[in-house]
Amino acid sequence: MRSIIVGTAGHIDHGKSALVRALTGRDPDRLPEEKRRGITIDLGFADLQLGDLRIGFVDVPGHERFVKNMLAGAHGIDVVALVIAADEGVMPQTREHFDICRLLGVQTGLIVITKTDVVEEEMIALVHAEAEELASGSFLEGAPILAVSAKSGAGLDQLKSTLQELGRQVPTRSMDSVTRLPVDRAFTIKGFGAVITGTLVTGEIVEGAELQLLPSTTRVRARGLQVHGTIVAQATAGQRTAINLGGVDASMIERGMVLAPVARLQATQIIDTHVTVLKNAARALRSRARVRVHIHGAEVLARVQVLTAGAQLAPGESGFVQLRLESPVVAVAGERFIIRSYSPSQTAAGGVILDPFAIKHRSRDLAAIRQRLERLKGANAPDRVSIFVESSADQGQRFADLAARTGWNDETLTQALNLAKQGGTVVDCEGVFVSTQTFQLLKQAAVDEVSEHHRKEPLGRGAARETLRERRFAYTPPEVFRAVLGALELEGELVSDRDVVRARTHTVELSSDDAELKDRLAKVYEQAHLEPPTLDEAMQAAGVSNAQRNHGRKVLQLLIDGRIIVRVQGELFFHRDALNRLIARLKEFADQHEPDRTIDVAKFKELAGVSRKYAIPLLEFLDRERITKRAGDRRAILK
Ligand SMILES: Nc1nc2c(ncn2[C@@H]2O[C@H](COP(=O)(O)OP(=O)(O)OP(=O)(O)O)[C@@H](O)[C@H]2O)c(=O)[nH]1
Ligand SMILES: [Mg+2]
Repeated sequence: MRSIIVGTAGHIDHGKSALVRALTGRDPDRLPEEKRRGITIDLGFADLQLGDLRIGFVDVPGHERFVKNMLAGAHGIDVVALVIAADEGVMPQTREHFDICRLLGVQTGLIVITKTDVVEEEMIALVHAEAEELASGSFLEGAPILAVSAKSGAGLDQLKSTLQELGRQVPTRSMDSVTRLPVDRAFTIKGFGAVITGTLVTGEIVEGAELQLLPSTTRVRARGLQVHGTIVAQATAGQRTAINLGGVDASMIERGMVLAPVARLQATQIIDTHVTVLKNAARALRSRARVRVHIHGAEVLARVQVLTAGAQLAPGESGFVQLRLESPVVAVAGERFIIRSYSPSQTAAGGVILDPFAIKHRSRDLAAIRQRLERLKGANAPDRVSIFVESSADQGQRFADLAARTGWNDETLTQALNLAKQGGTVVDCEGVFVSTQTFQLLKQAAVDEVSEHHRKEPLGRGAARETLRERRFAYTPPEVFRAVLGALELEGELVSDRDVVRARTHTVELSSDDAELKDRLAKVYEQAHLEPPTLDEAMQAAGVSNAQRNHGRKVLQLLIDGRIIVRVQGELFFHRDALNRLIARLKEFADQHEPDRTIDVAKFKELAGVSRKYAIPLLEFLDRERITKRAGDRRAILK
């Protein structure tokens, strides 16, 4: 069975609600005030089964003061039934509602001429011609135009079969996106608690599901579901859905909120869009104008920044516009919206969101910004992902960022990312995505920083990894930093050695003076055996003057890097050979003292031939090196 949503549209009093009632047997006007005044104020709902087609009607008010409610209803419909009364013909809200449907991208519809029982045949023909003219050049061009009477029932059977036919033409909803249900009503049912209704725009909701009520952070549970008044275990995209929510009070919920998976979508306040201004708009859309933006059921005030050269869009023109919203709304790329003037509220323009998480633009960057938006406008899924990744520069985009921007489900996003990776535009850095171009720049930055370091410190092993990160990657996610170094190692550019990064080609070339100094320092330590001098004494013994102390320390570092001199504690260094001889002697001692294999400090001093001053640091060093292991006040000598 297929479900589609049919929305009414048209001028006040033209018979929209009467038509829905004549078709479904149910009066969509439910509020006492609506009954009393004989007009529709808020959205009304009714449904109809036609063969294997289930139609959910959304009946909207025609009164110009309630266009806001009409907008909430028109969002998410599959088919519009544009209603024109035979005795009045096309009127202002006929045009405004029709414009809204066009701007919202409604693709399918029909025109219904009502109240045919109160006029002569020629009048119907006249209105028919008017309707054709209105539809010309739009999605309704060539659409069925039917003449009916809700009162006499004339033409209703034909209307039903036409709706069935249109139901077959409506494309199935895309399965690309995560669950989104903009709330259009919230109320309390005694004994049940909060209930909301809305059109499930994308995805699905199963009974028991945990969801988030955006833009708040409130988590709710779908305790029970109804579709067209029937209890169901699961609702799918395109269905009118009522949900009994646990975890929230109905008074906290308002129209415009969106039910979505927990922590998947995010509210936003700056969006980049492509906007079309209506031909019959009262004035141009100008930068700095304050407007009303309607996205699904939400209405927010916003400031306009027109991104085209003239900073304005005249009636009938289209162009890129940034909207800075005064309060947060949930929005994803590709979503449609309507712009109404602030005062008087009149529908002025509409558009589609290109980047829901935009940044403020400087006017001197506008040419580049327009170019980017032009690319986004025509982009397929992998291109769209690539462009988002590209503009995030060395910050990169995580899967979660892209999920919030696009609203896509895991499958769609993963596929788009894979295609982008295969296409060579995007690099995956442990789950943070950066553009190939950014990745190259970061690699170059790392190479530059390391060679700069080698130039300044020719005797050094290389740049400290942490310094490199702080200097060139301070604002880059650690995943990207690691991936950049990893790639450079793989390509043989850089070598990471513990916490130091050097160029593969880096070798320390010593002057003959330094080479001699290096030998002298080594000899000082070698001759000291296990009772080495302090650093000062060593430098003095090797003939390093106080002024050259820093340089001498660097040469000593070369001996340490080369594992000839070993740092045992602080500034206490030993020659490797002396340590090796000590270790050999210890092992020998242990072998002679099987199975005990332990030694105390006094015996160790004797064996090593050193005073306590050296014995304790040496024993602690041997413990660290796992040659010995502390056991009370003795040491076990390990095998
Ligand atoms: N004679 C006749 N009267 C009709 C017909 N359809 C509607 N009406 C009457 O026209 C008046 C307005 O009808 P509604 O259905 O409330 O009009 P609407 O378009 O829903 O009006 P709003 O929702 O306020 O925009 C009511 O008094 C209806 O009884 C029809 O086909 N023939
Ligand atoms: Mg009505």
